[in-house]
Amino acid sequence: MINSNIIEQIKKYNNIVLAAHVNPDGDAIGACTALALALSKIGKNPVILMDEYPEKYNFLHGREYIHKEYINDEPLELFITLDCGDLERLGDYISYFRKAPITINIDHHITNTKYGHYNEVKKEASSTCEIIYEVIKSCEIPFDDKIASSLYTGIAFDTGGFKHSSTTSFTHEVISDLLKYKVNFTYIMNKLFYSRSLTSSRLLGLALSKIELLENDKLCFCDLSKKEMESLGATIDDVDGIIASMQNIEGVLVSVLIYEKDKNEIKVSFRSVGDKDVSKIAKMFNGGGHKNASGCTINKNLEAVKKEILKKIQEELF
Ligand SMILES: [Mn+2]
Repeated sequence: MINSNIIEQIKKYNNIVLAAHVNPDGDAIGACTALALALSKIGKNPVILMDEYPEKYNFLHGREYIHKEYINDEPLELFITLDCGDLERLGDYISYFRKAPITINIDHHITNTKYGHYNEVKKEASSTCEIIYEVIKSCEIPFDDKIASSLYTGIAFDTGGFKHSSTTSFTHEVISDLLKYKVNFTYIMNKLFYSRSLTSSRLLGLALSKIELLENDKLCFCDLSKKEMESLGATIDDVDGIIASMQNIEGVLVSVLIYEKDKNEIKVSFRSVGDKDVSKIAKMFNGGGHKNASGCTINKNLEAVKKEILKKIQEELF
């Protein structure tokens, strides 16, 4: 059930901006495109504010609503954030958010700070797309092939292909409903989880060859310098999926991947299983996320970040 005030606001306004977190993932892009497609079906003017996003999502419909700036002649009336745990994660679009007369925050991150005028934060939801399914239903907008494909993509992405513990019977009910439409799920699953470019396959190979196992082989660690990535012609987009492979190693409970986006700009990704709450660690470094999947950025050098992160993980989780 979606808060009826939120549905009322969505129905009331026409010039609606949608925005998700910076470095948008499958759930963020799926939720934005699905909601934009749905809103335009009932005569609204949706604009998705989004900077760069990975090429692999180029198959999604609704990307025609994506712009880097707000280009509508009419002033924006309603700003909806999707899959965005805190305001800082909006990046440069925070200025539009601050100017918006009405704001709605729709999300499922446990670290969400409820920064909107209206907040639909469902920590038990597998994904923001699962919540958007309910929003579209509550607005009585009919689903179609395009909307269903976007929602399917986001739910499949955030559940790691329906295997994370966040996956519920409701998640599968939603998927069952979406599959009444034409959704090319074989293609989507391959795009999301299996197909890699040769370069990113080689980077995965390098990462796996460098792995260190700590804490009786329960903690898996890997670091990648910019130099190492460049030596393979790889970029940070090619890092995608490496941490999932680390976490696949038998007996591993927590994985930590740190990689150098730039000098003194280190990205840190965490994955875990069960009770090991990695969002706690991400939060200590101004990051966020979920109990079993989170991340942060630290402005120090790779060596210093490695030391500091491992120390915190070992203290807090082992
Ligand atoms: Mn999400």
